[in-house]
Amino acid sequence: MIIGSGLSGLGTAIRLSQRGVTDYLVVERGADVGGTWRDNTYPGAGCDVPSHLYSYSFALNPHWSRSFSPQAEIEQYLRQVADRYGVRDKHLFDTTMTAARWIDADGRWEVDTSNGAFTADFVVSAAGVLAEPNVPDIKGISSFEGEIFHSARWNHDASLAGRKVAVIGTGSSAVQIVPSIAPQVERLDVYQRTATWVMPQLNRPYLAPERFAFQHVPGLQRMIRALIYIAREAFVVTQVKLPWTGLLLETVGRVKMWLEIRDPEKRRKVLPKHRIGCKRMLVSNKFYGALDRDNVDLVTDGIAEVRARSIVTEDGTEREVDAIVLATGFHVADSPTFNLYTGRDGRTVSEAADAEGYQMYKGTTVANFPNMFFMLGANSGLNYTSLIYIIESQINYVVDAVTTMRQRNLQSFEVKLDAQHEYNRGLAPKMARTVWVTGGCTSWFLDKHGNNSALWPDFSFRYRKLVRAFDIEAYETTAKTP
Ligand code: N01
Repeated sequence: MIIGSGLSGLGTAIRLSQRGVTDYLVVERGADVGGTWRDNTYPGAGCDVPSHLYSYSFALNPHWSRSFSPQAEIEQYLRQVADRYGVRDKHLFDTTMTAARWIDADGRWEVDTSNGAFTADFVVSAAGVLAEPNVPDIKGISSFEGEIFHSARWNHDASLAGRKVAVIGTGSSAVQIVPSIAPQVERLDVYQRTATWVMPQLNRPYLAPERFAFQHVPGLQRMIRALIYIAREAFVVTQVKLPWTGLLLETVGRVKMWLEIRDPEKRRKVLPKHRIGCKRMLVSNKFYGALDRDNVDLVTDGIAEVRARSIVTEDGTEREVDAIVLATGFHVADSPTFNLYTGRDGRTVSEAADAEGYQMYKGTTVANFPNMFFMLGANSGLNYTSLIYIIESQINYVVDAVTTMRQRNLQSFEVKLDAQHEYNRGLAPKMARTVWVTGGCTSWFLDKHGNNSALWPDFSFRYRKLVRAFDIEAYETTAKTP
């Protein structure tokens, strides 16, 4: 059973089918495939990873309209992929997984859903990393009488034109939202808790001859994809290997501020206090220009309280507002999904993570949770290139594991605790020198213990090598009973 049909779940379904494993079911709470690209429909939503790299390797798309794709095109691409590979009838849409328990005596999972209960030999949790909106617990927020919604649950019925609007947060979502709505609203207050570095983007429409060439010149798209991949890996040097080289990028960021913001006060406020890359770098050619508009205020005082029609900051200023957009990110290491899986010893993923930290083996399996894979699990995320590269690497591992288990007539596998600990001990020194932990910031990469349990601290091709094949010797296995 696969839980979720975003990029990870859909890709796993397709690859399983291609390897002849067809007795699977995908449970998806939404009405269609697409995951984060189906849910994030806010104005300006798009991908800040270049289009040619942001697709499955087995389903390149020569029809991208721009060098960086807008959300609607990626969503449409995923729907077309689901149709082309004929996996839609393997899905149960509008079905929420509500609990899953490992039944040791049977060597299987019992999975409860809003559409009935199932048993499964293997569970693939592909529920998404950026799937559960973080709605901040600000005093009085529930008493707000205007429109209020999270960036990932955009209310398209709410008209913001000519209204007083507040955007809380200045992460990757906010930098896309703010320039898109600033020209139409009467006033926009952008509440920034932490300033983050913003980099320029070479985003342009593809010309018809280029699209023709992507479609008809053999190997052209693959070559461009490979070049983008290599260029993006250079960020590993600035973030992981030699963080001081990030100073060059910071110079670019400073010049950009000077060129795009006239107001010296706003320029001062947007200057980050951490090293570049510590938080995910923002990419936008329009964000600073939007902040510089006369109808936009950048508020850096902390929010003390939300009232029925206003927001009050800690300096006592009250700003009237008709609508609030919460661009406040997601629950990652503390995802509520982790309360739903109960492992062999009766503890949920959250309870095990509370006790031992949020750790996995090779970012995808974890002791006490037999026959289970977490897509984009602990320390397998990336923040500089296409996550699809990691997703496809993990899919290879999952498919190899399932087919190996069947070939050897095995019922269950569980990673050995020693193997899991040794693996994580190996990550620790690499992580210790990254800018994510030394750069002087907090971010969603860090769990509540302050450990970076989100990102992979090395070149992405090293991760791919690590999960190329299912290493059964790292697992305890049991045979199928006749
Ligand atoms: O969320 P975020 P996001 N009071 O967590 C602030 C991906 N993505 O939705 O920095 C006030 O980055 C918080 O402040 P601080 C991408 O991986 C990709 O923007 O914690 N402010 C921050 O400014 C990205 O990293 C694309 O101090 C509060 C903001 O809210 C991830 O999604 C596009 C607050 C949250 O920023 C998440 O991005 C969009 C509070 N109580 C997103 N709580 C692509 O282009 C939080 N904040 C591929």
